[in-house]
Amino acid sequence: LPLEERLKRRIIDGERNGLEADLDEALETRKALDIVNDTLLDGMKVVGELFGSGQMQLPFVLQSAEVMKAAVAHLEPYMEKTDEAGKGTIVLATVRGDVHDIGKNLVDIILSNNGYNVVNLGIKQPVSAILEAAEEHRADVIGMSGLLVKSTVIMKENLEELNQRGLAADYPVILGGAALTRAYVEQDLHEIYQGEVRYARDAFEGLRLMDALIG
Ligand code: B1M
Repeated sequence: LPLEERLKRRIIDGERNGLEADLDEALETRKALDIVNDTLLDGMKVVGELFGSGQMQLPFVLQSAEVMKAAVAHLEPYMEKTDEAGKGTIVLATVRGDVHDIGKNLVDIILSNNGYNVVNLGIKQPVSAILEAAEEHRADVIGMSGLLVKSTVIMKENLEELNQRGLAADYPVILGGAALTRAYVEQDLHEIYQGEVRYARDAFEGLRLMDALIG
């Protein structure tokens, strides 16, 4: 198989052996982030489709996720970084009940590499933990990620909690994850949240939003 196809297959098949060598070869001609966005994420998309249609079982999805994580870890040192620092702080979390963190961790990398201070709380974070961290770190923005349809409801509850605690004006919120739609965030949630709430389709939109909200 050609290199690009081979890398994509590694994600789909969860095949780690030889991963680093293939990535190093790809790095000779392509940027690290392009490899992630244009090749590896394509592989994850196929995994999602196979799983969704019952053609792939959960343990294999987990293996694919692990290869994806290993690939991103290998590529991270090659990603471009700005010299800027201290542009602002975001508390980032996958919401309560949700374990998906590959996308959130990509957002962490992109924002950190572009001068933001990222407090990454991890997965399954209740709103109380998110708010505690936001206060402790004097966050400028709260970022929530979630991939389950259930998580879109939890995000709504979290925004309501911020309203109730009178914190909405203090914290603009960025939401991302595959189960969300732009309309749900920018219309439905926008209507209920008393602060700013924005939708990020991918990590780069997350970065643009940070620049717009803080800059
Ligand atoms: Co799960 N899973 N999964 N899974 N999984 C999905 C989400 C699903 C759509 C698969 C499917 O059915 N086709 C489906 C959800 C269905 C639904 O809710 N209606 C699903 C399911 C059902 C489940 C379980 C319930 C399965 C089960 O146990 N029976 C279970 C849930 C456990 C739980 O959360 N409580 C489960 C478990 C898992 C694994 C553990 C095996 C693994 C996750 C491993 C991990 O993350 N550490 C896994 C995986 C890998 C997937 C799919 C296949 C791939 C997700 C992924 O990593 N994509 C996924 C299929 C899909 O998404 N279509 C699926 C790559 C990643 C880079 O994309 O996270 O979307 P994503 O991030 C993007 C953007 O969304 C955005 O930026 C990124 C790109 O730049 N973004 C942000 C994300 N967060 C952002 C935050 C921002 C800004 C941008 O600012 C704050």
